[in-house]
Amino acid sequence: MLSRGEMGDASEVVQTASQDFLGIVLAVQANYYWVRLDTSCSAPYSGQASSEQSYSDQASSEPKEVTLLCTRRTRLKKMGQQVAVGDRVQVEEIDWTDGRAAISQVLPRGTELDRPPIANVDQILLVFALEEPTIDPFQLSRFLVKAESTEIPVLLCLNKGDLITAAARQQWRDRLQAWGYDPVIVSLRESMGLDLLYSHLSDRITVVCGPSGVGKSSLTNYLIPDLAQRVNTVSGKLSRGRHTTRHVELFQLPLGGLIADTPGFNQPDLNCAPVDLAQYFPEARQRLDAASCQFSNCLHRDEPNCVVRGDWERYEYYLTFLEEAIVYQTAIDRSGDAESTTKAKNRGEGLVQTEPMLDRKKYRRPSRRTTKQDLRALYRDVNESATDSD
Ligand SMILES: Nc1nc2c(ncn2[C@@H]2O[C@H](COP(=O)(O)OP(=O)(O)O)[C@@H](O)[C@H]2O)c(=O)[nH]1
Ligand SMILES: [Mg+2]
Ligand SMILES: [Zn+2]
Repeated sequence: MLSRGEMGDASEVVQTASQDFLGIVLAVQANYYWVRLDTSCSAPYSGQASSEQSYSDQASSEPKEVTLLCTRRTRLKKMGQQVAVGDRVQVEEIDWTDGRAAISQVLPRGTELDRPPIANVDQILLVFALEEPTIDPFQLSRFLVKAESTEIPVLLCLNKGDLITAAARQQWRDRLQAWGYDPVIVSLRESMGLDLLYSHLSDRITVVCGPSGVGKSSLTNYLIPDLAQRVNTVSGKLSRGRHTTRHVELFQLPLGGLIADTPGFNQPDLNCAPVDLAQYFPEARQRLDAASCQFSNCLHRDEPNCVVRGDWERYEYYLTFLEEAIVYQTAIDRSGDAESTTKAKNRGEGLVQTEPMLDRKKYRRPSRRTTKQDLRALYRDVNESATDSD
């Protein structure tokens, strides 16, 4: 989980013509993209839709969200420009009757994850359970380090607060604060802490991750009341066949914000560069911000004048993860795979991929026949759900 890809050029300013619309990609299947238009873009089509057209009712009342089924312009394909869930895109050639359009431009990405493949994530919500399964500080640290290595802000949520005492909850809170985290402790069963959690999720893109059995799906079902309905429409189609394993979809939270659930991972790889590992422990990072080790490539083991080595609780975990990262790095160096090493170094983030990134080679184009059938079936569902919600 949580491998970070290459960064887009965020400094580039994209000019859009007045007839173009901006939106966000909520889901992807093969060559099709569901794009939700920005609400601020909803006004102009009041003059374009006739009374019998499917989106016409939106002109009169307050703006409703419009989701369009889009293809990608050939020009983007030729450029090798991928379109990922979470991408901000410009669409054109909008067919308001059929709810279709073409993506003409992908705006620069702020962040990009490979696993799950999703762009512009603002926050990683790491969910663990306090009991059932019993929280394991070592496994929790493994997930935290993996999440930190993306350099996307991490919010820690501890679920099943109902299964331990208030005193035990406070103990965990104190312990995690010493690690540098301020966990949101919740219980879905007893509706504890959910408003506070919600307040962290509005107006941003959050990806939920954590081991299986901790309540991630229960949480997303709680947060998105119409998820079951959505699953029967868009996701139901998307989750079929070969796309299942890498499928990711953004869901809209009723009060704003977008959230993506991911399958559980019980053992994320620690494949970061050994020299970067300390940065992924907030309590070590704090020490490095305050002072410097004598050696710039200090691994904080037995080097002289090290500011990281010390009696902090997770120092032992650091040493264990460091061994793992060194084994990984050594294997990469010995493999003679010059390309992957260079690639990792060039990204300057010390991350070596265990899985290929979402790249052009992996991009598979369905046959024309499949394409047309898929499009009709998918569009029928989108249309039905639009009708249902009116
Ligand atoms: N006691 C308790 N059980 C919960 C809570 N939230 C979820 N569960 C249970 O935990 C189990 C796993 O939940 P699920 O959402 O499938 O976890 P996921 O694998 O992380 O998606 C289910 O049996 C849920 O009913 C909670 O707040 N308290
Ligand atoms: Mg689940
Ligand atoms: Zn050091």
